[in-house]
Amino acid sequence: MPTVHLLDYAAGNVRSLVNAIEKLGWQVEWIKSPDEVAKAETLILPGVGHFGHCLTQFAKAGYVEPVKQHIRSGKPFMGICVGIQALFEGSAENSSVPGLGVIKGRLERFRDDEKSVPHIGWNSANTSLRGEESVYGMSPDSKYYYVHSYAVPYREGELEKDGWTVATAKYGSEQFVGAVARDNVLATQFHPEKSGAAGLRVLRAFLEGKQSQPLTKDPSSASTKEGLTRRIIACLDVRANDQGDLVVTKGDQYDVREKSGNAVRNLGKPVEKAQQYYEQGADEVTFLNITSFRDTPLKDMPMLEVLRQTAATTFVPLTIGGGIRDTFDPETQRTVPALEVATLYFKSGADKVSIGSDAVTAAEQYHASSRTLTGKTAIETISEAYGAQAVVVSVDPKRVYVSTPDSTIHNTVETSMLGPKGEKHCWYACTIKGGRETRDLDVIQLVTAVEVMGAGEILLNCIDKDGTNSGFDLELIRSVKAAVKIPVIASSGAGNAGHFAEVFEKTNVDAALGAGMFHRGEWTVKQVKEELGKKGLMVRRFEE
Ligand code: 1PR
Repeated sequence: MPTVHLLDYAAGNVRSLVNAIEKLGWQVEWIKSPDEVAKAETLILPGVGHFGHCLTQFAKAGYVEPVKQHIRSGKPFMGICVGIQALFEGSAENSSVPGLGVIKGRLERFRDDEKSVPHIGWNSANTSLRGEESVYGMSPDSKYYYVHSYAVPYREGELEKDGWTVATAKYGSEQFVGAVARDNVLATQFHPEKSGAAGLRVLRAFLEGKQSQPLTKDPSSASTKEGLTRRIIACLDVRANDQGDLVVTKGDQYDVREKSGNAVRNLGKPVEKAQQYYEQGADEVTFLNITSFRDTPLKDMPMLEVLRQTAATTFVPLTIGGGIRDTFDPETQRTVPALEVATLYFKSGADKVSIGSDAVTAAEQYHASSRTLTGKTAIETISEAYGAQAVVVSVDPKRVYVSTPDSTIHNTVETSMLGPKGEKHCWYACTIKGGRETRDLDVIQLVTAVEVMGAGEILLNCIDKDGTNSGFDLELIRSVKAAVKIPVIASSGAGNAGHFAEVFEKTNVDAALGAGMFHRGEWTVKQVKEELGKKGLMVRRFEE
């Protein structure tokens, strides 16, 4: 097997990249010290998370000169995500830490007045080369997975005059650098290892040194437009059934037992289902371990195995939730910090972790202490170590009806779905332990707190809507979207493609998630995307 060298400098969670490289038939060797750089023929600089943190580690370890020397020597070099950012002169994310300065320019933060930040999802990489040539397999027909808050603004001709070929993408009104290539160097802001077949094509072209190839145009995708696509997520609630096997299940308002017989509803095997949704074109797959509050996740080896197997064949982002919190391990008699629990999941192939109950407790403490950050919560420690993009907060709210907004201290919405006594207002109470315990904290108090703590995304469930197939709770979604800048994923209630269209047309939500309708085989992800496409909503098509 040919070998590619990856630079090991505490660059965050890079398991997915290793999986993708191995899938392409290459083996990975790690460079663990600066003097080993010289032995690399093909070198990849990965990196996720914070520019300042990554570049400081990189410089401290003594990699700056050896890596610059590798680039100058003409040997193949690829930078991914923070790996492209490192090539520029610096970033507004931490202006006191310099980049390598191989490319002129600096990263700026995306403006968040008109859109969510971070920029998460599938966007273009359109190369500036006209004609029929594809640079490292990048195609204007394809979409690639991005997750970042900072980017190099694209100014036509500026990088090109230094010989760079630039692939651009557009987020809102901002056009930015999605990838650059020159001679032996390719660098992408997007994650090829998480971009399905389109991304693997780019990675393969780099590994095989095929800079320029004829562009194969797909006549069916003549309408691929610039910009971020509507993100569709398939969610698998996973738990052990009464026989002890891990199964995909699905509740009605969080009750996962069959009405007759009381057995745990079994809708299939987690790894098979995840693979199936990947092949249908799901933009992400989320696993929620829904009984984690009972079992310590450290004992949760079957879930780790599910992740490992899924990550080896599913090249879109994987999120895992359930039990991400400080945990007492009875075997070693010590408290294992949430960061360590999350690390176990990241090492098994997760790209993001989703935090539920622990986020509620942390938000309660934050408000009770006059909004003081401790730096010690699961959200803060994981976000600090792996970046905000790796931390999703999963919210399980429940409606509490009130007759007037001033009859509660909580943030209310005026609702068209009246309460049992005809109430016209409600607030959304946060719950913990899979909806079993309701807290005196409203969803707006929660999401605003976790945004400050460093969460990168909100997974917004709704217990009243879960499993009802009656559509998303648009009132809840609108109120949460108005309260935070980070992306929000709508969840709970999807029963058909029309519900996905509705949530994208009537709210400015960033992504939408479905579970039951996919598990029961009523709709495929592909069919949902086709319906969205017919309504003019841009989606990523699945590529073989
Ligand atoms: O609290 O950090 O241990 O995390 C536990 C996680 O497990 C939370 O994210 C919580 O949402 C989830 N969870 C716990 N119990 C249940 C349950 O169903 N009994 N599932 C549960 C939550 C909600 C969605 C569902 C959508 C879409 N499931 O993920 O998939 O509502 O469903 P639909 O499209 O069929 O309507 P912690």
